Amino acid sequence: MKSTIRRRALRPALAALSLAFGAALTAPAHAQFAERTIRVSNGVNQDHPVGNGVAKMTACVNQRSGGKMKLQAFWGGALGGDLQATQALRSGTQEMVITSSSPLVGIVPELGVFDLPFLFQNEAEADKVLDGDFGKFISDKMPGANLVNLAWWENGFRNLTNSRRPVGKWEDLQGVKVRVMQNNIFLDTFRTLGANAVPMAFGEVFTALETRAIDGQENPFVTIDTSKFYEVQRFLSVTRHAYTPFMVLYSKPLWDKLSNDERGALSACAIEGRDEQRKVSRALSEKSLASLRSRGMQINEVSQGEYRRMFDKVQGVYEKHQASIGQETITRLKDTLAQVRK
Ligand code: TK8
Repeated sequence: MKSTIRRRALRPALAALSLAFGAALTAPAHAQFAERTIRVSNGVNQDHPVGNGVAKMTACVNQRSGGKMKLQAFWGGALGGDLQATQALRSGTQEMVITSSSPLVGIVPELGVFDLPFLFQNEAEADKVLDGDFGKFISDKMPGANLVNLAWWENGFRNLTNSRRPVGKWEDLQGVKVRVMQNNIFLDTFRTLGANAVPMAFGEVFTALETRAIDGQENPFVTIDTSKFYEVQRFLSVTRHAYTPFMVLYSKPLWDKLSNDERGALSACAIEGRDEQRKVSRALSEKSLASLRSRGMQINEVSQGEYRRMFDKVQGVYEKHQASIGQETITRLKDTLAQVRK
C-alpha cells in the first residue's frame, strides 16, 4: 500500500525529470546546428536513383538539425560536370557533389582502381569492397585533395550503346567512335578493344550522339534511360565491362567550418541516402532495360565466351596502369576481393 502511495507522490517529479531528460537529448543536437543551405550538384537527372538518395539524405539532415540544415540539389550538370564541380569543392566555393570516381583520377590517382575493366562480378561484392576497409582506405586519401567522401553510392555496371551495330564480340568495336569518361584507363580499355575512344564530359554526350559526332557511349541502364540516350542510340549491348561507384563528396575547407553535430548528421544521412539509392538503382535497373526495349532499342547480350575474350583482351590494361594507381592500392583491392569471394 505504502509503495503505491509513494509512487503516486513521485509521479509529477518523474514526469518533470523525463521531460527535462528528453529536452536535453534534443536541445544540444539542434543547438549545434546553424541555418545552412548545402548545394549538391549532379550530372544525372532527378529521376535517376541519385534523386531518391538525395531526397532521403535531405529528409534525414532536416530531421536531425530541427530544420536548420537543408540540401539544395542541382541536376543535369547545372553547376558544371563532375570534374568542374569537384574543383569548386576543393576551392571551397561549393559544398557537395555526387560524382563518378572516374573523372577524378587526375586528382586522386588511386581512384583509377575502380576503372579496371571487368573488376567486379556483381553488386554484392562491390558493396563489400566499398563499404569495408578498402573503401575507407581510398576515402582516407580524399582530404589530401581538400575533399571528404561521405559515402559510396552506386552508378553501376556499365553497358555499351551505339548507333552503328550490335556489339557481340570485341571485333565488332573496330572503328566505332565511343565516348568514354575523362580517364586514361577507360581510354586504354576501349582502344585495346579496337574502338576509337573519345574522352568527354557527361554533359556533352547527348548532343554529341545526336549530331553523330560520336557513335556510342557506355553507362548503366538507369542512366541510359533517365538521360534519354535511347532517343539517339539504336543498339544496346550488355557488356557489364566496369562497375563505377558514385562518391558523395563534401568540400573540406567548408567541412572544417562545420560543428561536430553538423558533420555527424551529414555523415549518418549520407549512409541512409546510400542504402536508399542503391535499393532504387537495383530495383530500377531491370525496369530501365525493359523500358529501353519498349522504346525501340535493339538489345543484345554478350555470350560468356565472348565476355571472356573481351576480358582476356584487356588484361594488359591492368599491368599498364599499376604504376599510376599504385601497387599498394591494387594489392589491397585484390586481397579484399579474394576475401570477399571466399
Ligand atoms: C554523371 C556522370 C555519369 C558517368 C559518366 O555526372 O560520365 O558517364 O557514368 O554518371 O558521373
